[in-house]
Amino acid sequence: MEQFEFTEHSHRRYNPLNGDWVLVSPHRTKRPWQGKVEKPAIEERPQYDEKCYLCPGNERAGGHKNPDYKDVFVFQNDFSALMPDIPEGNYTKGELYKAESERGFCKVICFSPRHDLTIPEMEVSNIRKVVDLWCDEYKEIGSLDYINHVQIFENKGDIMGCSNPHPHGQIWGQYSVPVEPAKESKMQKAYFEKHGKTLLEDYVVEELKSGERVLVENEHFVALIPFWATWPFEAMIVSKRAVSNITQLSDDEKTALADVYKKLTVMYDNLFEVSFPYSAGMHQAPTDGEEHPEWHLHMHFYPPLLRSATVKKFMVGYEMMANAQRDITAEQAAQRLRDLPTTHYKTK
Ligand code: H2U
Ligand code: ZN
Repeated sequence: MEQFEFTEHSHRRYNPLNGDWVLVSPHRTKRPWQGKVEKPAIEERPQYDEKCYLCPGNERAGGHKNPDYKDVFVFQNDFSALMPDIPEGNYTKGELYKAESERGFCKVICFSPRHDLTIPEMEVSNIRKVVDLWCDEYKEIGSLDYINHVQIFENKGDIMGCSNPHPHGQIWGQYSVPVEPAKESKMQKAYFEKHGKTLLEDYVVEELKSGERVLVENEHFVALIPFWATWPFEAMIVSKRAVSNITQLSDDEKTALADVYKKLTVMYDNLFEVSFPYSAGMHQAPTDGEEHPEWHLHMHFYPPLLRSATVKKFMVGYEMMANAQRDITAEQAAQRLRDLPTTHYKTK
């Protein structure tokens, strides 16, 4: 029998960060594609849009007016999914019914006053202001006694459910540690107890050694396609030094994070020469007042696009019923992104 090859044969890969598996079917990349491939027209947006609820000076839902902000701006979400002032309570009925009240709150953050920009088109010095705001918010929200988890995230592109092209993200703080970070918490804790080092500290060393899945790095951060990626061009940004949360980053490290965030998203935009949609978010230690040496700060990027600006990967069927599946391997995806020009296509 021939030898097993990652590039030829179906296989399963393990995600040590959350314990999940992904099915990889590299031979399927050879199958013919007869679906539609279309390139959308380059979208031209004005620097200021009077109808945008995030632009400076404009009115939002509920009558709040945005200030004439000059760099970043944060406000309480007018349609928050979590509320601070709700009564404590729970419901149980036998073993099968369980519910409990959940306190928290939601904020929206504008990355720039410019309606027409996105992270890959912003200056690193301005992205750094976003990083600083994340840091302030993590500290402030996390210090509330009823907040044990702070989730910073960004939906980009309408196919990711983003409601507005104005560059923005969200922050939700809440009492419970939600499902995804809770899985990572458990896995990182077990690893740390066994090795006295964080899981991602060891992982980053290995990835930098092989370089196969590395997209870009600077002195303090690396962007890579994780070995266990599920979305076609899924990526992670990981700090080289083991820090459990954003407040522990040095000044240089915060700038390095902004730099890698830009470089990764420029690659993304250049892949199909379109503003590349994704959901991204930062995972870091719970804010429960405990030390969390097992936690290693990182960002996940989950982009849905597969073959072109319009052909997206759906996590349906087998993915819903069994586990995630991909065709193009993590290594092939990394190679494709690395081969792209490093300047944004719009500046050509
Ligand atoms: P998304 O584009 O990622 O969905 O985030 C936009 C958020 O902005 C969304 O959660 C809020 C929505 O509730 N929002 C306001 O807080 N005020 C508004 O005037 C419109 C939208
Ligand atoms: Zn706007």
